[in-house]
Amino acid sequence: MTNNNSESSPRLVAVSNRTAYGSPRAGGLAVALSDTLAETGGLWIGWSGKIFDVPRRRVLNVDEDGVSFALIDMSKAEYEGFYLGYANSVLWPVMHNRLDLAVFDSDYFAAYKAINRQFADVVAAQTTQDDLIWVQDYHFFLLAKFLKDAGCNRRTGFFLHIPFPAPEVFRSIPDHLTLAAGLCAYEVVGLQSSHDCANFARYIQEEIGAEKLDDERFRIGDHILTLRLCPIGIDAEGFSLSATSQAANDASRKLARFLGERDLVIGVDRMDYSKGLPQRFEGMAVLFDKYPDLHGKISFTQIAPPSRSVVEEYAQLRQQLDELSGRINGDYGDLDWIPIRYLARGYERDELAGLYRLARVGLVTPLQDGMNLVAKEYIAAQDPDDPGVLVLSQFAGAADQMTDALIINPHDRNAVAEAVRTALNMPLAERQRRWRALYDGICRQDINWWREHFLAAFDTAEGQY
Ligand code: GDG
Repeated sequence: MTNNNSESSPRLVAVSNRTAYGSPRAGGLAVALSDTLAETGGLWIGWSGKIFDVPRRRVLNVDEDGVSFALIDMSKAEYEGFYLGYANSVLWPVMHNRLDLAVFDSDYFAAYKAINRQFADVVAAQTTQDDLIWVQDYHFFLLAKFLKDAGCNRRTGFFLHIPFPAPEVFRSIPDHLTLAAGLCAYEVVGLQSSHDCANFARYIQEEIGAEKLDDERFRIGDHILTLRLCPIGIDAEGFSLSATSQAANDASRKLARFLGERDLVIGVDRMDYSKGLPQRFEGMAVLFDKYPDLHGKISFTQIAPPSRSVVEEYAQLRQQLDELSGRINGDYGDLDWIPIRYLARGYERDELAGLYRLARVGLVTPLQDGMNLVAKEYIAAQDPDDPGVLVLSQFAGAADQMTDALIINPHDRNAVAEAVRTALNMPLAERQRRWRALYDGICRQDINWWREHFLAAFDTAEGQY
């Protein structure tokens, strides 16, 4: 299925926890979904962002920029159990291989089920059999199952933005079988990397007796599931243009004043334990320790806007980073040189693009990451004549596609340090060659490719019936 011809395309209905309502055009996904939703006269269903003391079953239908939204409120208890609880304290840590941080509380799962059921009720009420329902991310594993259980016949697809872990890890969730039954009720499941697909395929074959029909299709009882490898992209050309915008130039000039002749090494990540920030800081400390000739010659700037800061682990991470950067600056800094600049705040998108472009090295070292869009944005923002070098974790989904980056193990502080040094010393011709291959790749498989590739899986799925 493609959406080039809106007359023959079904109406697309997106479901996600957060919608683009109130900040349209804010990011690649919002734009990619909004475009198709607008073309097909579609609907975006999600949380209103509002929390009330007592439950209220209000659904607000509003239009913005040619897209219709159905916005659902949550009560404080629902928000705590569903969002802070099950989504952020069970699924997020486990799917990122952090079982040690998971809090398995049965009340959380009850809230998760209740919200999935409530969203399914809204989908049932506001869609028809001709619509195509595209559910986003780990907040809604169970939505298609609840639709089916209620006898509501809809075509449903699901895209998981975060990793699918090894079956041994996923099995440790007490409710894993219910979650898997939920996922297997979708017609199409899209995952970010070949590794995720292999994990998911092995899990459903071992645990629920799925029968593999071909590379993408599995039979589960009388249902056929299409599992599609569908790495998310960015609007590469658009981001590239924004890197030379006025706002980008202003931000870049502001930082350049502090840099002087120094080379910039940049990291940009939501402040999250999956992003490997302490390990990255320690890698930079190893670099300063091993190579005194680099003292005063480079500046590492880490932008880390706080996210979900109400959860305990994030407060701890913040403290850990404060301490580490303080120690490293104390150990290696000088009167005229601050080795690590760590900014716990966000910047405008165009400003970020300008900072990426200024940086000689992009340091993207998550311990686990579904894709990692920063890696792609860094490449898109470079000057083709004098591009910087991407250092990328082998555990980011992006490493599957971006093989011309310097790929490292983020747990290995020496490897981080050596890769940064290699990047700083890389001759121009090699930088250009690597950048060209990476840039061509992110343009080929951009955000529109991602959307079309996911939706096209329904064509294959249709063929079987
Ligand atoms: C999930 C998965 C997957 C960061 N700081 C600022 C800012 N950002 C933007 C970046 C980038 C986005 O946030 C972060 O994207 P990531 O892909 O790195 O990570 P998650 O937020 O964890 O997203 C991930 C993604 O979904 C998509 O499927 O890649 O693996 O975890 O776009 O630029 N944006 C602005 N100011 C900041 O300070 N404006």
